[in-house]
Parts: sequence; structure tokens; C-alpha cells
Amino acid sequence: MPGLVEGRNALVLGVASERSIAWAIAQRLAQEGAHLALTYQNERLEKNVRPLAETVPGTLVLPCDVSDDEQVAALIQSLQAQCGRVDILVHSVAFAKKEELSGRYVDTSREGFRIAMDVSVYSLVALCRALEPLMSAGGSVVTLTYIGSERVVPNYNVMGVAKAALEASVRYLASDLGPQGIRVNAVSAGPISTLAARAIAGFTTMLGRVREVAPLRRNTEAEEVADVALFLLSDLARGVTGEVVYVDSGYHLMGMV
Ligand code: NAD
Ligand code: 0WE
Repeated sequence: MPGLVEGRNALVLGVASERSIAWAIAQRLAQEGAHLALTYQNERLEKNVRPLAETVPGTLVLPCDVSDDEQVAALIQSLQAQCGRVDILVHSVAFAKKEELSGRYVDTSREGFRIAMDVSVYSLVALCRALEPLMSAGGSVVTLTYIGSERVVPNYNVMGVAKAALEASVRYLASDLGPQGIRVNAVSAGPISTLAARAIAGFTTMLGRVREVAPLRRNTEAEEVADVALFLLSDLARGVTGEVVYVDSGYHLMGMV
């Protein structure tokens, strides 16, 4: 039986370790017949990404720091030359300076605000624009967001504001690219213990809280996020664009927690 994304070319940004949400999505796409291109942010992370890529024969591995226009352009050039067409984009990238992820949002620096928005939001816009000509047979884009975009989560601070801008960008991009048959959606994941999340003080306490109050009474697994991303990236979701889909054990429903 052919896979849900059989023969499609998928570009996945945001693999940093085997625990990355991007890696769970990449593996699921490969299981369903996609050809993968994975990127790494820097040489340090290249050492993590190469061995993971080697577990999926035929996978391309390319550098891309999304804050660097030249690296984004070089990535698109390589894809153009080596794949011709791109069908799927997974954007699983976010960054704020560590000092912006504690204390009060009101103390966010101008530079801290700029960096969070540049890496976590503008990168999606730049990638969609650059990939539009390569998505010649239509395409599907998924990015990762978090409920801190809609509600105040202590210490999430400027990342929450960046995720709100990311979700708004999903809607504007969906409107711009819909006529070309390109869909753009977001998955809002519950807390998952990845490199980015584990760097946060009190993260383990947050996992426990979700287990207590979420309707499903458990934490979110990267594989659960990957299954919904796969759905959005496949033709099963051909009528869905501009949406934010929660994969969080139902946590976002609760009012008094
Ligand atoms: P992760 O640390 O595995 O992935 C974050 C990725 O961002 C890394 O691969 C890192 O290299 C990349 N990145 C940061 N700055 C970059 C830059 N300048 N250029 C290129 N890449 C850059 O952590 P994760 O939890 O898998 O995060 C992936 C996405 O999921 C992020 O958008 C995050 O906000 C989102 N998310 C995470 C959680 C969670 O609890 N883990 C929950 C909801 C949403
Ligand atoms: O989006 C995220 C994390 C994104 C993130 C993490 C880091 C840690 C290391 C962005 N930038 C950095 N910069 C670093 O220097 N999540 C949804 C996970 C997360 O992060 C939080 C959370 C949750 C949940 C930060 C504060 C409060 C809750």
C-alpha cells in the first residue's frame, strides 16, 4: 500500500536531537514514503543530525541557520539542484535568549524581542517565500506552536508573543499561498521534554501539572504530534489551511487549573 506522502520531497528544519519534535515528524514522513531533507543550525548540531539522517537511506543533510539570509538562499539553491520540487515544509524552530525566558515580560529588551521574532517567526515567512516556486505541484507547510501564544504562561514571555505572531503568520501565509495549492497550518503541542524545553527551569513541574489537569491525564509525546503533523501534511487534510490544531491531551480546554 502506498504511504500517505509517497514520493513527496519533505524539507524538515529543527532537528537537534533524537528527542526533537522535528525528528519524530521526519521519521513519520519517511515511514509514509517521503524523501527527506534535514537541516542543522550549526556544526555542533550537525554531529547530532548526521547519525539520525543515516537511519533513513537517501536523506539529504544541509546547513541552515534561519537568521542568516545567505544560508536560507543557499539551502533553497541546493534543494532546487538536488530535488527540483519540494512538497512539504516542516518548520520546528524557535529561539529566545535565555535571559528573556525568566522574570517579567515587561523587561524584554529590544534586541531580545527582535531575535525571538526573527528566528521564531520571520524564518517561516522567508522559507515560504523562497519555497513557493519549488512547490510547483502545490504543497503543505506545518509549524509548531504553544499555548503560551494565547494565555500567559509564566516565563514564556517573549516566546509567547512570538508564537502569537507565528499563528497570525500562518493565517496570512495560508491566504497568500492558497491560490497556488499550498496549505499552511500549525500544531500546538503540549510540553515535551526536548533540548529546548529541558533548558527551562521548572519544566518538570509543568509536566506534572499537565498530567494532573489535562483531560487525558498524561503528557504529550512527540509521536502524537508527529501523527497530527503527518495528517496535516498529507492529502487527508487537503481542505484544511490556516488552522492551529492542539495536540496537548486536551489541556487547552481547561479554565480553572
Ligand atoms: P528542539 O531543541 O529539539 O528544537 C528546536 C530547534 O530550533 C533546534 O533544532 C534548533 O537547532 C532550532 N533553532 C534554533 N535557532 C535556530 C536558528 N537560528 N536556525 C536554525 N535552527 C534554529 O526542541 P523542540 O521542543 O523540538 O522545538 C521545536 C518546536 O516545537 C519549536 O518551535 C518549539 O517552540 C515548539 N514547541 C515545543 C514544545 C515543547 O514543550 N518541547 C511545545 C510546543 C511547541
Ligand atoms: O517553545 C518552547 C521553547 C522554546 C525555547 C527554548 C529555549 C531554551 C534555551 C526558545 N528559546 C530558548 N532559548 C534557550 O536559550 N516551548 C514550548 C517549551 C517551553 O519553554 C518554556 C516553557 C515551555 C513549555 C519557557 C518558559 C515557560 C514554559
